[in-house]
Amino acid sequence: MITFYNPHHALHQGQFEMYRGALVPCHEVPARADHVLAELQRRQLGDVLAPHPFAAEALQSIHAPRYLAFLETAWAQWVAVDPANAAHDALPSVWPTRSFRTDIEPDNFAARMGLYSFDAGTPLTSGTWVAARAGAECALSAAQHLVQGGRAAFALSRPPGHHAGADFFGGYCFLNNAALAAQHLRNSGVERVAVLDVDYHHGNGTQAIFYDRPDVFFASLHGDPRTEYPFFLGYADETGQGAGAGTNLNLPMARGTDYAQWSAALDVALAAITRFGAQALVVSLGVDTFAQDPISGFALQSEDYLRMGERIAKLGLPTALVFEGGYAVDAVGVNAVNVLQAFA
Ligand code: SP5
Ligand code: ZN
Repeated sequence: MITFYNPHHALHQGQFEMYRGALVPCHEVPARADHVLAELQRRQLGDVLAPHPFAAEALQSIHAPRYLAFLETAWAQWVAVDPANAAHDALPSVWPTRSFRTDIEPDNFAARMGLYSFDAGTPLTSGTWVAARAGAECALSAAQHLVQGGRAAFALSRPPGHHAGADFFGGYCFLNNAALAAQHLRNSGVERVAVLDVDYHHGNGTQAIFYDRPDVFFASLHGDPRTEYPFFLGYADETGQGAGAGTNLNLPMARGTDYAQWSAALDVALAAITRFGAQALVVSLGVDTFAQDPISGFALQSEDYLRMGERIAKLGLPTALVFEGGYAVDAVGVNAVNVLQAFA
């Protein structure tokens, strides 16, 4: 399996996220990607390449121009507010909820942060834009590998992407890497694309991006949003709308779900992807379903990721796997690479 590795991922290094009224150390740390890379190399699973460069239009195929313009310059804006800000990350603290306007981009920086985000757990740092853009290029490169006839490719992206929407960040995500890969496949002539999201958390950004689209099927296995982040999307009755009616499948599961239960849901998702007639697959590969994950509630074991990879491979589709969550840092390499090795 070929891997596109983000050489700039460590430039995104958040210090703290807001949790229960306090700033606690970030879970989404550079060491996560380092462990996956080390495990890939240890098992000699294939070439590890830097991503190809892509024009700005590639990002605009998914993200709003004003959001991209904000992200690109946000750190400079933050430091311009007060040079002392350079010593710590920017976090949002005010949001336009129901009844507020979102059409006007305010002049105030804190207001713009809130306009373009949905949580206070996703710090924006000096290197966030460069890291996120290169991570997105990994996903685009993986998709391009399929366009050129490849069977599979892995995007070792950081920061993750599936919580990011067309014009908002959150959930440790800024650019929706999986959505960018899916759209690149569409733009390259693949008529029906499926995104399978196996991260513990519902891929709210990916769902929202493709919710009214008949050409991209989104299936997600995740913790029940009644109790689990991101709480406000991911219910089973969300099945798509308009021309996209019937092209969204959510399979929420209770805390404590083990592989026996989880794999039954995987079978449902894979059958739906086959029925849809997908010609290529993008996998949002989060491994925060692991029993020892510090912020999640499923009970998968390391060996289970081998079975997961085998099952997904049986679809027989050209597949781009995009790294998402997984916060049991010491195990994240073994678990993610188990999926890739069994797939290959
Ligand atoms: C990509 C991805 O997996 N994003 C997940 C974002 C979850 N953010 C909220 C997590 C809050 C848990 N904080 C617990 C701190 C206790 N030490
Ligand atoms: Zn997650």
